[in-house]
Amino acid sequence: MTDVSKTGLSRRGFMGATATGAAVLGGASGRLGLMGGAAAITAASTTAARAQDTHAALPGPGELDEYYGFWSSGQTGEMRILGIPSMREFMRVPVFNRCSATGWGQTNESLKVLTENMLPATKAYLEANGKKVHDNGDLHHVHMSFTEGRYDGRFLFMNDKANTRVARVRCDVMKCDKILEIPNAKAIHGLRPQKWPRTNYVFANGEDETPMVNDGSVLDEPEKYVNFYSAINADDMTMAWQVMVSGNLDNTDCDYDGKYAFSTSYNSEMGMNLAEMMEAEMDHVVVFNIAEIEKGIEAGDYIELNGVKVIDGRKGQNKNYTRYIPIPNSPHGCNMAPDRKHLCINGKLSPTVSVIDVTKLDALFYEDAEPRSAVVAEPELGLGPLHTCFDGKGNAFTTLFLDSQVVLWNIEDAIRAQNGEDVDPIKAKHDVHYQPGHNSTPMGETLDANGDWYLSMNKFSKDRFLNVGPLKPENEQLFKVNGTEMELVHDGPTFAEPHDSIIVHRSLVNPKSVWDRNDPSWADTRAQAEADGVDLDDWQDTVIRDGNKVRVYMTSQAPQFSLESFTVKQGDEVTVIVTNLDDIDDLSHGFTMGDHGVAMEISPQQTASVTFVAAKAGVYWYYCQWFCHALHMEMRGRMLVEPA
Ligand code: RUQ
Ligand code: CUA
Repeated sequence: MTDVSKTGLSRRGFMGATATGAAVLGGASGRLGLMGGAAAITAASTTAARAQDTHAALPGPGELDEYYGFWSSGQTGEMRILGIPSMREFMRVPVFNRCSATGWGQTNESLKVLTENMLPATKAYLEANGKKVHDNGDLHHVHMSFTEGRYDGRFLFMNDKANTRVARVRCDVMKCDKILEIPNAKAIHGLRPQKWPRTNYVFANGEDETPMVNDGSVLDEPEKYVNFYSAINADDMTMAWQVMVSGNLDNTDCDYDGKYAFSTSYNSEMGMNLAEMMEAEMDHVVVFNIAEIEKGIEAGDYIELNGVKVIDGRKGQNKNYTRYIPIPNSPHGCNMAPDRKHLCINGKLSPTVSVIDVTKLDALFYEDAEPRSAVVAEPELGLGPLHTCFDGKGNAFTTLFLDSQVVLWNIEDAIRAQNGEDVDPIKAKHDVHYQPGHNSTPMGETLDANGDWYLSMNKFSKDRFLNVGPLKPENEQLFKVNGTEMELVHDGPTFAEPHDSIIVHRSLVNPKSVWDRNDPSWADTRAQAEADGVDLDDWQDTVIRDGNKVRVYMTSQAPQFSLESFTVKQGDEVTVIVTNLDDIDDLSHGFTMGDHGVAMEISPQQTASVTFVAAKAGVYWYYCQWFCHALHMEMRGRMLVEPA
């Protein structure tokens, strides 16, 4: 029982200290947890924990990571920040979700971001349901802005598949500053920033096809459905243009020359049910010719739909906007290699990855070359290839969903094999647990790619953790890579459902610790304060009455709010504006109005505001919910609501 090497416990590095009972045997594979008596458990867990925590390659307590990891969170709707290689989670940045801690989705500043680029039909829908914003999102892909093929540390962009939105997070404060609801398209899935010459555009895929004008005049006539590829101006987060395409769109990427962008399509059939979607043996990759699209827009060859200039790039157009390259059934991941030349299209239902040489794409547009002539290799790698990442040395790592493996292969060898040479492009396969989707390497989607670490984002954890009920966590595994060897250094659960991640060197990310007093995120509040004759930057204890609207200005300085109480009338619309005058690192306060469902973050030198109707007469305490001082509990005050 104490021989941990036979149970695999030391490799797993995890053992429940509270487990009791004599022996619980696992499945036939021996991978399931074995639990011994109390003494055995202590020995095993101590050994295992030490093996994991003191791995020479991992930062110890108090040591900083070499890389930031920016994570999606799937249906949780937020962005997460981790340290790599420690895999410690540092922060959750609310974007498409409602955040109880920070007030995202409730503060006036966040409501502005969430609503200012909302489509009128969505606004009306929400109003009809008594809401201002959607409370959910489905954030799959986070990517950083580029300058000349390298991360530039300015912004992070991300999609919301659930409610067809694209968001931007400012890297200087790690807060979302723009959310754009994309017109015409449905279900934004794949998303990539332009790599070259810089991120002028963010490319975003519409996954679900609908009638071109989706106002109810066309319903169950799928032959009239279309799909849209969107280019968003990254600097001001407005719509640049869209291209109407045939088939739906799954994932997207773009080249290192600023010439082409690409999208996979798993439903070129435009099928409405599973059988129809799987019908054709070949689906396709759409190639978008950016310069030709821009020229077409310039020349007026577009229709305007909901304020967006839309180019027709569907199949059968004899124009140079798009080309369709046939790819075996239902391709998924779309990954441009840092060799600047090869685009990897992951087969999903086909065991292959199709390698497209982007230098051969000009011929498709201008010499009428056969579309498949750009496919220079199609190695069979295993079952269920979903995504590929790179080591910057010509090798690729592809996740095999069905095989629960990663396959390490060489791109040039795959091309040589395609040309008849006797060479096996596959260098190694390693098991992961279980069923991986996305993967990443440090800086892997940039010209600075390296393969020192390999992260596998697995859709299932199966037997690896204590049972927590019918809903199980996913599992993420980090490997130290050495040639074709991979050593597991982290194996840990994650909550619904981080799809994707990027790993960015810490030298490129330099957030502030204290807000600038002139930050644009509270510009509206500042303008209102000026109109009210209040100096936002100074000690405030001003209550302004404006009909039944009451504006309560106060400041915070540990451990006090400048107002120990304020009085309003039942039914007043109350806006509380708090400026945190503390200007040192890590002195965040909060404002929670008890029994009113109101709470917000106020970090050093930040101004935040929240509006609610004081509909209940009586005495209500507000308090600071961020532990800030020995007298943090005393940091509170009263709202006195006079009965109407
Ligand atoms: S997709 S698991 Cu939403 Cu990124 Cu491939
Ligand atoms: Cu301020 Cu707690």
